[in-house]
Amino acid sequence: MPYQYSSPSAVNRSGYTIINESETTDKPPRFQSSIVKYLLYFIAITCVVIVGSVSLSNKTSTSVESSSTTSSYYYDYVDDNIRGSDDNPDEEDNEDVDSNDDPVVESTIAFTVKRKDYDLLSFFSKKRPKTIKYHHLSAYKGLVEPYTYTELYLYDFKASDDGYVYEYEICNDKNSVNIYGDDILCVNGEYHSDDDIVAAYVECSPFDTLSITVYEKLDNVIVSSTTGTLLCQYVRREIRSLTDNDLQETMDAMHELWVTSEDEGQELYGEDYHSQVYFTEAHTFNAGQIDADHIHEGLGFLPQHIKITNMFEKAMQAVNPSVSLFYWDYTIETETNVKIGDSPMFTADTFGTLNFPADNYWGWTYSNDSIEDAAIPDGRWSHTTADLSNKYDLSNSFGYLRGPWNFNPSPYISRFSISTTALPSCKNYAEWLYVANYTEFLDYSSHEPHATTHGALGSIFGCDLFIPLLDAGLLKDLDSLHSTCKKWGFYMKDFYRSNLIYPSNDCTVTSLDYDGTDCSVGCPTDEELLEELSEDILNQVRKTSVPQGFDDWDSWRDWLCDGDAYKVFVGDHLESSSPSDPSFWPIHPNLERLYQLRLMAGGFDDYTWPLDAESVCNAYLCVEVDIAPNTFDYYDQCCYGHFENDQLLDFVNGDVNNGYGETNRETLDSTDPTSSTYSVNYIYDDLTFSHCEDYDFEDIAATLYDDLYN
Ligand SMILES: [Cu+2]
Repeated sequence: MPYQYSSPSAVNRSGYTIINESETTDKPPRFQSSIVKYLLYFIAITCVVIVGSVSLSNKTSTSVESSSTTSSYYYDYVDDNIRGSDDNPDEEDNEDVDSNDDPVVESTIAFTVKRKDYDLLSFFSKKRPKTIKYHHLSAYKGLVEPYTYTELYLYDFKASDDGYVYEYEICNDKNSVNIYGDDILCVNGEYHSDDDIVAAYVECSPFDTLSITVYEKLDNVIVSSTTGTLLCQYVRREIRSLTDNDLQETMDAMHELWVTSEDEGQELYGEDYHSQVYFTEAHTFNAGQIDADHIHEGLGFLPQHIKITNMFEKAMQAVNPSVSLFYWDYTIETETNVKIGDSPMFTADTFGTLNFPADNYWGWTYSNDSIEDAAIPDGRWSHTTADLSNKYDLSNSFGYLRGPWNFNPSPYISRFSISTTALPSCKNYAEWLYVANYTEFLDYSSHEPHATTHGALGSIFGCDLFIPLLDAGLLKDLDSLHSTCKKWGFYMKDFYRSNLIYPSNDCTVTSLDYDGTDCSVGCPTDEELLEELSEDILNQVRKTSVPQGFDDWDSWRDWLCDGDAYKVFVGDHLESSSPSDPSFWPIHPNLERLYQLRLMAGGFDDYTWPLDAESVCNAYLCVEVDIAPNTFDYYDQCCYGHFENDQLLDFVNGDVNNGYGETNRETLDSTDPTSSTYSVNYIYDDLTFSHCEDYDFEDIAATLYDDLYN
């Protein structure tokens, strides 16, 4: 089953009413008598202009076929749209339309629609992009966003000063009910000039089709009319593109997932509602298993994150059906030299401001900083606490739903943010766009275009605990100390996955400082395994970080098994519980956005998904978990989640032997913008990356397309 979108009836009505009281009151009045009204108009217009067939019904209202000539630019435009990918509107025609020439055909009204307070989507502009477009939209005059105000957009029009007014009526073709239980009929709006529009509030669900009729009136008499079909779909915008009001409404809807439990929310908002805990469990169950990471470090990364993100967005929409998940294009920060602490993502009104350590070079340390200061300091998520592990046998040593290798004792969602970490850049994205091999493209997504974003926010606590190792000659110099410390969280994960450390599960916390935690890392007792652990440390820490001639890996092992190693840990963004930090969610849509752009740019000449484990995930050799600790073995099939037809592990039932939801292939197909069966509930507003000074993404996309097809 490719995709389910929420139908209005799935939304709990009382829940919606409570949260969006203001919206229910400021809706424009509906013209329930519109049919009668337009019947009168119709009688009037037959005296004025020649019209084609007219049909009236109690649902679709007036449908007036214009008798215009088909050589009008606008019909060209529509035909062009339908033609598909290889042809585009003639640039010269576009120039014509921009000028103030008289309209070509008087009885044709050239129009589209747009969301109130937002720019017209480029996909419906006169000069729509050559390559960057969604094919499924070509059959429609415009796009309507669910439960928002829609305005008529006229490509050109006659002036209100001359007595002209445009009225329009939008009717939902699907005989459905809205969230209030009313039949969705028709709504009306008016267009006097581009700054004097009465917008229509449209209730629809993704993939509803709506018919629109536009009437041109001169001195209150209809002189012309035309009809078209609109598609209902959500639009994901960059956080900076939302109006203040919409941003706050979106944040409110998201925050609801943190404060309303699964059961309560399902009752209030319907079955698409899930609480934050549900999503953190989904991610942790898939990423925190001992055998391997089933959604990172392999080809499944991109589709698996699209799956989880889309479920999350639907839960937000169950709370408020007018919102969609915004994306964060962090390459804007990089391009404009904005530090992460100054990003609009991290303000008291969004995901909370970021705290930084006293010393950037050392990062967050026991001597300078407090673990508590890594909590979200303000805003909706102020001092949000970490989830406890209730559902699965999967927790860290302090009982939190965190990676078992990560000994973070903080009761709070922790950001050990570093202001100097470079976020992914336009260059990273441009280079990714050029990757021509499908497998490499999928693999690349998790690296340069993505990883440092989590790194900047999660980072690490406790690098000062490596100082005794430096003093004892276990590290070469300060730079080696820092490069080793930066990766310590990953090393711990690897030791854990190699079944060479056994985190205990009865650790205690009296205070969040150096002396306040009591815990231990269990290590093998078997000589052979201890030897194995030393070798593993060597492989991770590497000879380059230790003094020349160094081979005392047993001392390193002692520090790991009996020393302070466990007191060095990463923030939540950098481990399997990352979605518990709400700022996780707008990150991955930016990756999907570039994936869509790559497909618009012609896609790949070969979509074959490798069948061998070695080619689909890093951990193709992994530890067999069925056997007791202290003994281990390797087997070669722990890449589940990264093959073409893999699903998420069944986090709902906590069953690693079962899949949940769509396969990777189904997900990637559903978000293919060149396919007429595009079936995700949203499109992206803009895929041009126009802020990138040194890279013209439109141009790159067009060139890639030409290379493949011309
Ligand atoms: Cu993830």
